Amino acid sequence: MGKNVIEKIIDSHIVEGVPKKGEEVGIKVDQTVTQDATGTAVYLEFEAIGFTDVKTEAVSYVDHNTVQVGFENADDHKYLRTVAEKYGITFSRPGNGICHQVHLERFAKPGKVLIGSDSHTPTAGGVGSLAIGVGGLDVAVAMGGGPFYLTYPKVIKINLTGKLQSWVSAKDVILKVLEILTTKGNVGYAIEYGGDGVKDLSVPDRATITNMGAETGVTGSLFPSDEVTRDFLRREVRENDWISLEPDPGATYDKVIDLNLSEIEPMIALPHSPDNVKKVSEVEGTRVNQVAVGSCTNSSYRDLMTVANILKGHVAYKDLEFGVAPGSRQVIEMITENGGMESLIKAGARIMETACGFCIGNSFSPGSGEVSLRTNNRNFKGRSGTSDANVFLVSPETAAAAVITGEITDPRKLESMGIKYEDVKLPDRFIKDDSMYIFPLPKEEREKVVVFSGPNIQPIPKNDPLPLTLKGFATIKVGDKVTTDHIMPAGQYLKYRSNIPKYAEHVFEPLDPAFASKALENKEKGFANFVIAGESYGQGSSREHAALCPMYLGVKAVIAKTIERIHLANLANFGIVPLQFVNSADYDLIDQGDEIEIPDIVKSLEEKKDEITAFDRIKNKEIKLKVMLTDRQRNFVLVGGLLPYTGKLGGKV
Ligand code: MIC
Ligand code: SF4
Repeated sequence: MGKNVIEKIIDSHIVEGVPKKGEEVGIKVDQTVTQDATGTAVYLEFEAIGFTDVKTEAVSYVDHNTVQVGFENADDHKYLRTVAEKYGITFSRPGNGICHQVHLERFAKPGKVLIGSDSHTPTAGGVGSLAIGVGGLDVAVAMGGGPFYLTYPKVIKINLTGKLQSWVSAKDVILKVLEILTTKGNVGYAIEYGGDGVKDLSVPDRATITNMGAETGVTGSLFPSDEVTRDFLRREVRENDWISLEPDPGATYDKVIDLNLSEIEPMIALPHSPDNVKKVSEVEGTRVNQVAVGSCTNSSYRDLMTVANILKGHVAYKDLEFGVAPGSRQVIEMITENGGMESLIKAGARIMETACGFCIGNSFSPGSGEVSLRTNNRNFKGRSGTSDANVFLVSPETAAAAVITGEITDPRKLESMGIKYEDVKLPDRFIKDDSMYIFPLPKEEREKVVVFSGPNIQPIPKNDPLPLTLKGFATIKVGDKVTTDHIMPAGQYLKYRSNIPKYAEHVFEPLDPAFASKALENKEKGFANFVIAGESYGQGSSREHAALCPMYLGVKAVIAKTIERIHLANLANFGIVPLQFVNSADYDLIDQGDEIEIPDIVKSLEEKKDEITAFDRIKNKEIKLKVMLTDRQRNFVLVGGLLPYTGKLGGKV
């Protein structure tokens, strides 16, 4: 039987387990990526485990916390630089760009397994890399030489036919995919793009599509590696990294979705979820206060030149603020060389740093109740830094149209204003400028490096072994689609990523500002905290802080209707037991504040029971729960998580 591309890559990397859908396998990791907001924890964990050598091709980026209000971010950057120098990690200096964009330009390779402590790591799927967003501890262990464990995914083929019309681009394709797949119910799947339509999508287009595949909750998305990939790598002056990687004839898929590119119209995601998708034409006329172009989804040379070309000779609509954050230094240099920067500046763009910035809500927050049109990938309530803002997600073309008209406008209408659509061609050679990297030092020089630490950089707290019986309270009950931005907000608190006790003060703040103090009080009295949740709990980012900080506050178990992949792994990694209701209706039985008990939980986990019983002592009800742990995860959950477990092995994996 022929294999698809995803199966080919996984099968050639398996070091543990058998290639069977739905079963856990361990795979060898070729490349690892971290960014600063998750990276400090990764390297603190790497050191705490006792690893001394990096076994992957590892790159550490600084792109999230670049605002530097106070000393904290700058100290983190210094820690990251010195720790990279000590252990042989390539360091991408702040100012070099957003990790996913830069990685795509300089490092991502077809056929390789890449894991990154950021959920949009699958951007590299645009060149046919099996790129997976994971929790930081998984990256730390892989860097130390350990396998990465994943559930062997079922594969959805998205069969592309036709060709995109003018004014319609890759962002509209992925928004269409999100309309079909939504942000929930896709755990256990990966997406492979194929079909005739693939050949007309450039690598930056493909990367926009695989980037935002993260929003569906799949393990990863990729395109085959074909002549288009080769051509992109040639333009990036690294054609030698190319290999051909196509599905075998007769390859099979678990699901096939046909998508005719010719029929796709400009699409838009309405507040407050990336799957709240409509055609732009359906919401035309809505007044827009702010437009932000950038983020790892749409900040490439192609995207910024497209906006620049549309805006040539126009100035941003009065009262509308317009910001542009280029994806990398390479993009800045290239758009400057090709006149794009001039046209953006003349259009009144506020040119922002090449960093995540507005996307993670640490700058350029909209005014209260305002409408912001953005080319990024997430529009969860409050993520922009303004709790009552309405954020819409759009393509660069639709963003540019609104800059001119001041309202949501189908970009195809620009033709009637005399604006011609220009299909931006990639430059024959991208500028290859590696001067902002610090590449690994020779071993003897590494030994002399002293790793910097600052007052805001605190050791990673370790969990205690799981108590024999869990007894405590449903300290919080939340609804469906609760994201990690709700659990552990980023934005203004990002600077506490290296200081868990401080950051933990804000756990669940957008949903229940009293949670952290209640949870800590329960913990101090010896009670466990339970989180009760609806469907698709832990959507969104890979931030392990959404498990690590609740762990610090004494959360021992999450009981949900369903839990998303990366968050579930993070819970297990930090010794929090992930449980799902056997009967979803039992969710309604529990109220916030109820007394909950799970007797003999340790015994049940040791006996490898798949189902356990919890008791709601207030309602006097029994609730059946499914244990969402593999045998491997049970071993470390029992001792308080992967950190104490791997630490005991003294850095041997
Ligand atoms: C995000 O887009 O939410 C982030 C910020 O990039 C996160 C990582 C983090 O929280 O540091 C992600 O996507 O994993
Ligand atoms: Fe940065 Fe936004 Fe991309 Fe996350 S989604 S990596 S915050 S640009």
